[in-house]
Amino acid sequence: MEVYAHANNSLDGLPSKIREYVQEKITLCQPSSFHVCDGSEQENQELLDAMEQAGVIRRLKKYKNCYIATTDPRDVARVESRTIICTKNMNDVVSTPRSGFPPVTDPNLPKNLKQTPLGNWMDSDEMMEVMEKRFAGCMRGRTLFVIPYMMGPYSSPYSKVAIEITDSPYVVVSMRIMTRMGTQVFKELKVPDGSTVVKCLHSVGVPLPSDKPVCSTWPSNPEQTLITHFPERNEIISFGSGYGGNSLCGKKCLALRIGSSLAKREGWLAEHMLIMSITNPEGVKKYFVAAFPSACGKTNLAMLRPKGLPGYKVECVGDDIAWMHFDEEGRLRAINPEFGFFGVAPGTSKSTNPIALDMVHENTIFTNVAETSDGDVYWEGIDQEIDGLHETLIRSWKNKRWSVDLGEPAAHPNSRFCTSIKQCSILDPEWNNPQGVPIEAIIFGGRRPVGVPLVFESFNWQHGVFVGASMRSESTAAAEFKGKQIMHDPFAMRPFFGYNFGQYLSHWLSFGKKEGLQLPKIYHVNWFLKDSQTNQFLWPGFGENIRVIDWIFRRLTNDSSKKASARKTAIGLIPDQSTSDGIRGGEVNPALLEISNDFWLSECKAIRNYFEENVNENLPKEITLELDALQKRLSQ
Ligand code: GTP
Ligand code: SPV
Ligand code: MN
Repeated sequence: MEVYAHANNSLDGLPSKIREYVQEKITLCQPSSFHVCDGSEQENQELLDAMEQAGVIRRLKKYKNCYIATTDPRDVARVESRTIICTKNMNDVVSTPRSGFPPVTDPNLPKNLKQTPLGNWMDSDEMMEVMEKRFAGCMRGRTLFVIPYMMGPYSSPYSKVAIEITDSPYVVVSMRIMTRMGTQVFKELKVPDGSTVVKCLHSVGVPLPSDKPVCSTWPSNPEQTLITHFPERNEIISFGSGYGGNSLCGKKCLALRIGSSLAKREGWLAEHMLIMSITNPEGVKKYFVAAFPSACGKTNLAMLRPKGLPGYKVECVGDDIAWMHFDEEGRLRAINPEFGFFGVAPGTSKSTNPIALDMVHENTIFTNVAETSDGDVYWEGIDQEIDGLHETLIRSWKNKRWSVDLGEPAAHPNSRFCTSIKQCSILDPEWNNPQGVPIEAIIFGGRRPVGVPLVFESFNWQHGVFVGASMRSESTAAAEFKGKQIMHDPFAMRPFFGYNFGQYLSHWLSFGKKEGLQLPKIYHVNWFLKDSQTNQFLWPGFGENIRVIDWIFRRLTNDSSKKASARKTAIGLIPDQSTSDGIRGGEVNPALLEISNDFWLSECKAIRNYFEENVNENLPKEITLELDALQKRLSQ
C-alpha cells in the first residue's frame, strides 16, 4: 500500500517539539505523503480495507473484523542480535565480558558494536549516523504515518506519552489495538511543548519502487535491520523489520528498554511481567505479578481459568508488561502500560486458554497463523478436529496448501494474535485504575525440563532478587535462537534491559534497604518439568496452575491458622506434602518437589560463571553473598 488516500497532512495540532521532529523526519525519509493518525474507527477501517485490497492482510470469512497477515519468512520474531542500546558510556549499558567482546562478523552490522549475552551497545553519536544513512529516502513511494499514543491509563501519574512515526499501515492498526492511540493523548502532557514525549521512528526499510526481490505483501529488509534505543534522548529508531516486537515500538522498545532506564532514573520498575488478581473462595482478593521469559506462559497464567480447586477466581490486568511504583504507604502498585494482547497463538485452545480463544474471534489481527478453507484460523495445539478433507484445505502461514505429512508446522511457532484488552472477558475491574493495583507477590519462572521444582519461596527480598537474577529457561521461538538450549534469562528481561544489568540488580536491591516499604514476597515456579523416560510434562499446567497459586496465596495470609506450612530446603521454602496444606486439589508427583543437591551445585557453577563472565565488576556484592550462601547450604 503506497499512499493513504484520506491523509490528514496538517501538523498544526501537534505540540511544537513534536511538529519539529515530524518535519525533520519527513525531510529525511522523503515519503510521498504523510498522515497524522487520530485513532478513529473510520481511519482504522480505511487502513484495513486498503491493506486488504493490496493483499497485505486477508479477511477471515468466519469472524467479524478479523484478519491474517503473513510475513516475509525472514521476519517472524524479535532479532536480539540486532537490538541495541546506544549511550555515550558503554558501562551504562553493558559490562566488559571477562573474555572480551566477540568481533563483529556480520558485514551489515556496524564494526564498533559491542555484543554481549546481556545486551548490545554502541556509541549513540555513531549509531545516529548509521541510522541517518539507513533512513535517508527510505520511505520513498510510501505514506508516513504519525501515531500519537500513550502507555498506561489516562490521568495516571505513571503513564507516558509517545509518538511513533512509521511507514507500515500494519503497525498503525496494531498500535491502535496495543496502546491508547490518537491525538487526544497530547492532552495528558504535563509539559505542553511535547519535549517529554518519547519519540519512535520506524521503517520497513523498502523504498518504492524496489529493485530487491522482496516478499511482495510484507516488505522488510532483514540484512539492514537494526532496532536501536537512545535512553539519554528518549528515542527509539527501528529499521528493516515489520514484526511486532521490532516494530510496535510501544511494547518492548518503549515499555521495557526505554522504560527500565526511565524507571532507574525515576525510582520505579519496568518489568516483563503479567498482572493478575486472585480471589479465594472466602472472597479475599490479592494481586500478583509474574515474570516468565517470552513464550513461557504469561498470557496463559494471566487468563487462567481455575481447574481442580473450586471457588477461586482469576482476573486479568495485563499479560506482558508491568510498570510498578511504591506508593506513599509503601505498597508496590502496578499498572499495565498496554491496551491489548499480542499473544502466542500455538498452544491456545479451548482446554488450555478458553478465555484467549473466545476473545480473538472479533476485531483481531493474526500474524503467521494458518487459515482453513472456511475462513477459520488454525495452529498447532488448537485442538480442532481436522479430518482428511479439511486438512488438505489448510493454507499454511507460508501461504501454501498444508498437510501433516509436510513435516512442518501449519502456523509459525511464534505466530500471534493481536486483540484489544477490552475483549478479555475476565478483565479485572481495576485494570484501568490510574493508581494501579497493589502487588503482594512477585513470581519468577522459566521452562526447565529438569531440576527446578514446581514452586519455591525465597527467604527474603535480597534472596528473591538473587532468584530473579539466576533465572534460566529453555529458548523459544519468540526470538531467533535455534534449537532448545537452556539460556540464562535474568528476570525474564535479558532481551529487554535498557541499562547495565549489574545496576539493574542494585536498583532492585535498593528497595530492600528502604524504610517503610511493604515488600512483596518472591516466588519461583516451573510448569515445565518433564519425565526423563517419557518426555511428558510432569505437571498438568494451565488451569491447574491455580493449585500452585493457591499455595502461594495461603503463604501470604497473616492468619496463622490459615497459613500454609512450608519445608525449608537449600534453595528456598517448598510445599510440604506430608501435611494437608501443601499443594491441594489432586496428586502431586513427588518428582515435582525434589531438590537435588548435585543439580543445584552445577546450577550454582553455571550462574557464577555467567555473572563473572558478563557482569563482573558491576555485580552487587549482595548477589555474590547469596550465591556463596546457597552453595554453602547445598554442600552441608
Ligand atoms: P510472550 O508473549 O512471548 O511474552 O509469551 P508468554 O509468556 O505470554 O507465553 P504464553 O502464555 O503465550 O505461552 C507460550 C506457550 O507456552 C504456549 O504455547 C502455551 O500453550 C504454553 N504454556 C503456557 N502455560 C503452560 C503450562 O502451564 N504448561 C504447559 N505445558 N505449557 C504452557
Ligand atoms: C515477547 O517476545 O516477549 C513478546 C512478543 O511478548 S514481542 O512483542 O514480539 O516482543
Ligand atoms: Mn513478552
